[in-house]
Amino acid sequence: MAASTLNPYDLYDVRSMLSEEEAMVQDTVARFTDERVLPIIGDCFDKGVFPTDLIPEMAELGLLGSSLPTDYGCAGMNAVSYGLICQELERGDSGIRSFASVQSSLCMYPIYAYGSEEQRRQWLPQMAAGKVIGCFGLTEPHGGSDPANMKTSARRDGGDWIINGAKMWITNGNLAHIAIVWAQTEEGIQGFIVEKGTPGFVAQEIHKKMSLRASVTSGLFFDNVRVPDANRLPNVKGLKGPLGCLTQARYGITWGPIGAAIACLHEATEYSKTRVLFNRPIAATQSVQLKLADMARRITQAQLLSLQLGRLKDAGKMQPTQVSLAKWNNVRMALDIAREARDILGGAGITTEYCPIRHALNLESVITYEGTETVHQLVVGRELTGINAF
Ligand code: TGC
Ligand code: FAD
Repeated sequence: MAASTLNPYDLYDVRSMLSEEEAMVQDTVARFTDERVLPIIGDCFDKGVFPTDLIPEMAELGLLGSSLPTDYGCAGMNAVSYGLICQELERGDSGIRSFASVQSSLCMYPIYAYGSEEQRRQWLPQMAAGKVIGCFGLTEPHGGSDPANMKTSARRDGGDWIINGAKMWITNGNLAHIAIVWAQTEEGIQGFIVEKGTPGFVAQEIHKKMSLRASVTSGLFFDNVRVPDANRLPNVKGLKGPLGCLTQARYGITWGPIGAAIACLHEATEYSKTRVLFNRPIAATQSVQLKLADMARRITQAQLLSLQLGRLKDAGKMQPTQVSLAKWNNVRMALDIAREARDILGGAGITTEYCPIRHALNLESVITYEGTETVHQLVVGRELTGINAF
């Protein structure tokens, strides 16, 4: 049989559709993941710690706020490059990609898109350099899927605002120097930059997580927290503010799980070629080949979906419903593949010596955050029928 020229992890040669610059970004981040993330990440997951040492290196590579303009110390890359960054980081671990998503799409983006020029100049260069870390507080303890029912409030008091309430499940919460906090005001939902150490503001880390263990997740609590009006994001009011940030982050999340799925397919393929049972490697059985082929089929679909989504985004034509469809499809794809890969590894698959169980556990968060699978299905259903079924 002639040797195949196909790349098993890119059967439709999506790579050939990338520009030279996009391919270079992918290679650079892939190298970072291979050399800096993969050797340590299993241990970080076991211990439940986020590897903060990697932050300056990610900043050095331009991975923080990568799509924002160079005027603010950012790399000014396009949307496809941002997607590839997410894919390669999540091939390492969803926690590393989460860190970059939150910093870039949920904290730097709103400061850029909704902030004053002073706020942009004050925060963006330091955030791109990894010297200031952000977190994004939208979800509240009583239910994250319905952020319109927000209880955290901000009321004017002279030239200041007084914030009261609580946010739950906040990535980077205890790492962050600033929190982008969304609160109800008399004029609708508004965003505030709340600095660590402001009296009445407390971040409390959430423990006992079985998912995203190499990521910091926290509750944020606000007890009469006073912030000046200069810390309010002046250029947006209403739910479209936070939802606009989510569209940016969800776009990146359509790419990230492709990386996790590729890591799982790779592990399952290699294992199945060396695991000999009933006198042949299990890779020589039809049922294992069928499973591997199905993984490759679903990865290929996801790669094509995200690339086209990225091209639409770069053309300024991407719609939130398209993001919902891809977030739903690609996270579901990766979660199913991680579980199937775990099964192919048998008992060995239950240990973090191999990546599938770590990815599967992480993807249980990814399928929930940034809009649950049901939320995205209902967004697509609403697009088709014109009926809001939430
Ligand atoms: P609706 O009331 O119709 O719309 C309100 C306003 O928002 C606009 N809009 C959007 N804008 C940008 N992007 C979107 N995706 C948007 N969706 C809606 C809309 O046009 C309207 O504007 P205006 O000018 O008319 O006021 O809102 P809806 O009915 O569409 O929303 C319902 C629903 C359920 C889809 C929404 O509430 C939702 O997405 N819920 C899920 C909440 C969620 O995803 N939370 C995520 C929290 S952050 C997080 O999980 C970070 S994890 C990060 C990590 O670690 O990687
Ligand atoms: P709920 O909204 O209570 O949903 C519970 C169940 O009800 C789900 O299965 C949901 O699909 C279902 N459901 C909801 N509405 C309907 C409906 N109309 N019809 C049928 N079923 C429905 N949030 C932030 O703001 N910032 C962060 O940085 C952040 N990071 C996170 C990190 C992790 C590790 C996790 C796990 C979460 C994070 N989140 C963050 C929160 C995340 O966005 C929420 O968990 C998510 O939006 C769901 O909210 P909930 O957990 O309150 O579930």
